[in-house]
Amino acid sequence: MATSASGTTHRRPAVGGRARTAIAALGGVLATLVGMAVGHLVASLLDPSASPVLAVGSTVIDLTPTPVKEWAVSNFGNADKPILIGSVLLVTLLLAAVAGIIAARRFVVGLALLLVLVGVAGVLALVRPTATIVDLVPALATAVTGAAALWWFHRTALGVGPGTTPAAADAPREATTQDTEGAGATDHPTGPRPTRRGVLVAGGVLAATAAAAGAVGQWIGSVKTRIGNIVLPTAVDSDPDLPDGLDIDGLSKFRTPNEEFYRVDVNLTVPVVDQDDWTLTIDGDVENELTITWDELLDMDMVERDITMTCVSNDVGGQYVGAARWLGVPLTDLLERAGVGDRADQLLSTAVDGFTISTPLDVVTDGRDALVVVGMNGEPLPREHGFPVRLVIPGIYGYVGSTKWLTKLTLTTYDQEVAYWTERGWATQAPVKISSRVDVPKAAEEKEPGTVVIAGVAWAQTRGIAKVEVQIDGGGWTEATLGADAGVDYWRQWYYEWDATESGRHTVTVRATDVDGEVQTDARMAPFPEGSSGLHTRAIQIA
Ligand SMILES: Nc1nc2c(c(=O)[nH]1)N[C@H]1C(S)=C(S)[C@@H](COP(=O)(O)O)O[C@H]1N2
Ligand SMILES: [Mo]
Repeated sequence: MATSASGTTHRRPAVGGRARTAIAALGGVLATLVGMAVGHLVASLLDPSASPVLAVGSTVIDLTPTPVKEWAVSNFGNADKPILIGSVLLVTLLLAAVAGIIAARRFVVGLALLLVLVGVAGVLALVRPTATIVDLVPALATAVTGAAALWWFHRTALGVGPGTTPAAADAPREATTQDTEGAGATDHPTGPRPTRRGVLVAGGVLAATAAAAGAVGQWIGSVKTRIGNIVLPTAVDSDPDLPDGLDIDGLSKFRTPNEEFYRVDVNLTVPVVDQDDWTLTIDGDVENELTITWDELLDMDMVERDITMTCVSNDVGGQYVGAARWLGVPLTDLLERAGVGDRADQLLSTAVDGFTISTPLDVVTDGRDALVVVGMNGEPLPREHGFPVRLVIPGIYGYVGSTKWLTKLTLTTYDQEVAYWTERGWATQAPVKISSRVDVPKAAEEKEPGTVVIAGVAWAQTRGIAKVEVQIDGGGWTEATLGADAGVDYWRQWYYEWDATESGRHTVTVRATDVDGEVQTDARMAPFPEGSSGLHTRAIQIA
């Protein structure tokens, strides 16, 4: 390729081959990273969820069809959010690379592509239910810095862009007389040859800027989201102190520490609510619509209850279950204040971000401990778990009762209102199914012959667990020993000492029976649309 048709050799190889394209792509990527990092930083000051990448990610979450969501949740578990953000980033950066390459040929066109990308993010930030016009600012910051960075990189590293000669920028063939770098005979538009130094300087500066802006944004975000000093009231009525749980290595702790409690929600950024700005409105079919503040809520009588919470997306043997002590006001006390009318059959709860959950009204009022919660395991609710106020309703899956970042309760009917997940095909009635799980031995763990401890947890909220049985290699069912009982809404630990004599691969299966005598079914069902069923089996390797 170094020889032209006339047979003369260029003084130097044509610029603009692979190296030039790669550098141009790098410029697009770096400029976009700088723009996004600055947008993130600006968003951390104004409204974290308006950060361009997150705005795109949130929209992807809402538009993703339910089966795909299900698949992601069951395959990625709690990593689903990082994976989603990663995918959005990857696609964005690929497009950014294309924009960079185009910009090296026709700067304005490449720049336009970059701005279209930012524009999409800006629009998505604006159409979220809680968005205000201020949420456009992070996208604007991204657009301005991204454009400036692209221009500067392409000028410094490639010698193209506005402010360089048209020859360099658009490189029509006839302009090559100005191009002393001798690229005139090449079949692609050219600018001056990129110098190693220019590329290094431009690349280094942009990468450092992106890293710094991103880090500062993260830091501001973490400082702003720290929960200040809050003194929670003492409960007027508490469950007895939690009995000691079984302490077996690898077995779920009897009480799940807040940091280890599973998290499931549609939010890419945790809503940040100041308790002093928070209010709870009760409206709809009520005698007196009312709005109460944080201080008014804290003045009400609180109770403390041990309740196990489960996500409907928890597959057999899954990790979306946790047990905690919750401090809150009985939901019925608040509903009594408002005076519920006789038309309502649904309690629609709304979160600060507009997310909705519908709960059958008869479930709320059947005497179970439905709570408007402010405390979790003796601390204010962590932001991830709904600070300042959430619902916890035992015996139904989280998506029909455990609204986090709660701000409104509406007494309505199923004819009138459809909540977020119901709209996506999930069941309206969703009692938690009797479930049990093997925690130890861990999957694929090898054990020595002799006594092998098999242990796990079982739950059947509102009914309680009466019995857990294990089955080895498809044989008969043997009763396991149950751990302490902390009430019908709480899970129970269990263990079984198996005398393993034969080496090789064995299987253990577990099933639970609730206090009413109902035995956990072995009929396998997927989580959609009303919760998984079937028995958990684990393979055990005996050496
Ligand atoms: N505002 C809000 N509340 C929500 C959700 C949500 O996406 N947004 N997800 C629900 C679901 S599906 C579950 S299982 C529980 C999980 O609560 P946790 O994250 O505290 O474990 O919260 C529920 N409350
Ligand atoms: Mo859930």
